[in-house]
Amino acid sequence: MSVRLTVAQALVRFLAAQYTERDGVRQRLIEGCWGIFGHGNVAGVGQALLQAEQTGEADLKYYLARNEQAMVHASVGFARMRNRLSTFACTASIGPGSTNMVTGAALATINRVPVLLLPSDFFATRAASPLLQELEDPRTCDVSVNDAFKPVSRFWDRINRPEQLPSALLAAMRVLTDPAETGAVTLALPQDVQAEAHDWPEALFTERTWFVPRPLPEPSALRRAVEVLRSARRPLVIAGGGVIYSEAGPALRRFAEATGIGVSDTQAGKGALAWDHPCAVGGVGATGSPVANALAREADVVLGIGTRYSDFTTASRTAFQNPDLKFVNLNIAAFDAGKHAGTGLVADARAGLEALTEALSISGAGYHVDPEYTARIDSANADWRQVVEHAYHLGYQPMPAQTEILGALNEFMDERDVVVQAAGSMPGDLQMLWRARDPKQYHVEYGYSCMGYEIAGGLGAKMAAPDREVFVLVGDGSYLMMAQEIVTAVSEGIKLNVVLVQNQGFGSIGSQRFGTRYRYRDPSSGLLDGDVLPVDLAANAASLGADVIRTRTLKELQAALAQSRASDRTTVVYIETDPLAPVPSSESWWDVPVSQTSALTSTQQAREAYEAAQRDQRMYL
Ligand SMILES: Cc1ncc(C[n+]2csc(CCOP(=O)(O)OP(=O)(O)O)c2C)c(N)n1
Ligand SMILES: [Mg+2]
Repeated sequence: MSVRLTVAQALVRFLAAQYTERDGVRQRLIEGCWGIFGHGNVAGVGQALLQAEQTGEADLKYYLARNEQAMVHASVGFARMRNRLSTFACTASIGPGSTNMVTGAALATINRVPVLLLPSDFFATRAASPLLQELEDPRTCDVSVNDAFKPVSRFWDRINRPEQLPSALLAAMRVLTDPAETGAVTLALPQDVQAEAHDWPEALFTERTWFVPRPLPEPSALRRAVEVLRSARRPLVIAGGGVIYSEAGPALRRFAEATGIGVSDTQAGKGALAWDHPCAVGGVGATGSPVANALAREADVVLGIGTRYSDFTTASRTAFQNPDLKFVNLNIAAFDAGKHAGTGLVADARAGLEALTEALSISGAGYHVDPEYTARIDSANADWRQVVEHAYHLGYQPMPAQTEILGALNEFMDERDVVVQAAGSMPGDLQMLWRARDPKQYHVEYGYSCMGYEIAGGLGAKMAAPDREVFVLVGDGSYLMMAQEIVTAVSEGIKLNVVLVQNQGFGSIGSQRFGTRYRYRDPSSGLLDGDVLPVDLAANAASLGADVIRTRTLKELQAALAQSRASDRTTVVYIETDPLAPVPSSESWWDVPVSQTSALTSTQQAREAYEAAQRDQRMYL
C-alpha cells in the first residue's frame, strides 16, 4: 500500500506519529512545529501544516514565533523541561530565516538538548539560480547557507530527492532520542522538493515508539570505579545536568546518604539534590560556593555524574589541587566519561548511581566518609548559609542589590516554580546563591550562555509544564536582544512572569566597564559614559502586550511578584539595580586572559594577578 503526498506532507504526517518511551511513560517526540513562513517554506511545509490542521490527517500544531533563533530556544526550553524526551520541530524560510536558527542549533547541541530544525534550501533543480537570498560560490554549486548548520548539528542532511526522506527521518529520530548523541538535528529542505509529490509506503506513517534506554554500567568498569571510590578519603560528587535528565535525583540522594559524600552541582545540575540536604554543598567552580570549592581543592576522588566539566565547573582546571586526585566519570556519553583521564563509567546516571550505591554498601564493608569530613561539611554549610542570608538582605541603597532581587524571588517562589536565566551577571549569582529543592526549578542555560534565551526559553519551559509558574529573569542587555517572544506568549495565552532587571548595561562584562554601559556618547571624552539614555524598557514591554508593574523597592517587588502570580496574563515586573553592588566570593577563578603587555597600570596589575592564578592550572592526567 502506498500513499501519494508531497515531501512536506509526508514529513508532517511522519513527525506526528513519533513517540518516546522511558520507564513506561510514553509521550510525543515532536510536540508541534514552530515556524516563520517565507517563500522557502510557505508552499511546502506551510501547506502541509495547514492541510494537517484543516483535515486532521496529522496532528502537528503550528506555533508562530517572532524570530527564528527564539523558536529554537523555545524548543530547547521545552525539551529541557521534558528531560529531553519531547521537543519541537522548527521550520524556517530559506536564507536569513534559516541562518537565524544557527545560534539556536549551537545552543541545543552544546547543551545536549534535542531539537529538530527544518531550514529551507534553494531549488534542488537549480532551475532559476541564483534565487533571492541564495549564496553563490564560484567553486561549487553544491553549497548553501545551510551548510553552516553542519558543525552545530549532531545529524545533518539535505533532502534533494523524495526517496531520501524516509532514511533521513529515521536517522534523525534516532539521534534526537539517543541520550548520548542528542542535540540539534537538521534536515535542510530544498523548496521545490518540499512541494514534490511521491508515492510513500504506508508503513512510513505508522506510529513509532523510540525507547530511550538506561544503559547499565559494564561490570568491570563498575568494579574499577568502586575500587577508586573505596580508596577515597576526601571525595566529592559533582552532579551535572545528566542527573536531572535521567531523573536520578532520588538515586543521588540514596547514594549520598549511604556514603556521606558531599554533593556539589553545576549550572545544569542544580536542584538534583535539595539545597538543604545535609550532603549538599552548593555549586562548584568559578561561580560556586566556597563550601564546595574548599572540598574540591582537597578532593582525592571526584565523582562527576552527568557533567561535561565545563571551565566554570573546573574553575578553568584550578578547582582541584590534590596531586593524587582521581576522577570517576559516570556519564551516558563515552566522550564525557573519558575526560580528565578518569575512570569511565559509561551508563545512565540513575542506573549507574544505583549500581554504585549497591556495590559500596555491601554489608560489613560499607563505604562511608569519616565523621571529621561530615563535621567539616556541616560547619562550612552553616557559615555559608549566613553569608547567603546576608546577601539576600543587604539593605543596599538607593536601589536594591541584585543579590537581594534574587533573594526576594527565591523566598517568594514555590518549590515547583521555575526560574529561567542564561547570560550576564545573574547566572553566576544564581549558581552561588540560589536555593533549589525541585530538580526542574533551576533552569539556567549555561552551556552557550546565550543572551536572548531567557524569554523564549521560558516560553518553551511553560509550554512543557503548564502547571508550574515560570519566572523569567532577564537583564536589560538580553531583553534588548530578544524581547519579541512576549508577543508570542500574549498571542498564545501562555502565561509568563518576567522579572526585568535594569542596570543600564552589562553588569557582568568589561575592563573598567569600557564599552558596557548603555549611555550617551560623551562628546568631551568620546566614550559611552554620558548621561543615562531615555530608554524605557517597561514601556517597551507594555507595548508588546504584557501587563507591566514598575517597582523600585524590594517590598514593591514582592507585592508585584504576588500580583503577577495571581494573574493569568504575561506580566513583566520591572526593577532597577546597581551593577556595582557587592556579591560574595566563590573563592575560585575563571580563566579570561589579560593583555600580556599594556600601557595601563591597571592592566599590568591585572596581568600579574592573572599569571599568579594561572600557576594553579592543572592538566588532570
Ligand atoms: C548573544 C550573546 N552575545 C554576547 C554575549 C556576551 N555577554 C555575556 S553577558 C553580556 C551582557 C549581558 O547584559 P545583561 O543582560 O544586561 O546582563 P547583566 O550583565 O547586566 O547582568 C554579554 C554581552 C553573550 N553571552 N551572548
Ligand atoms: Mg544589564
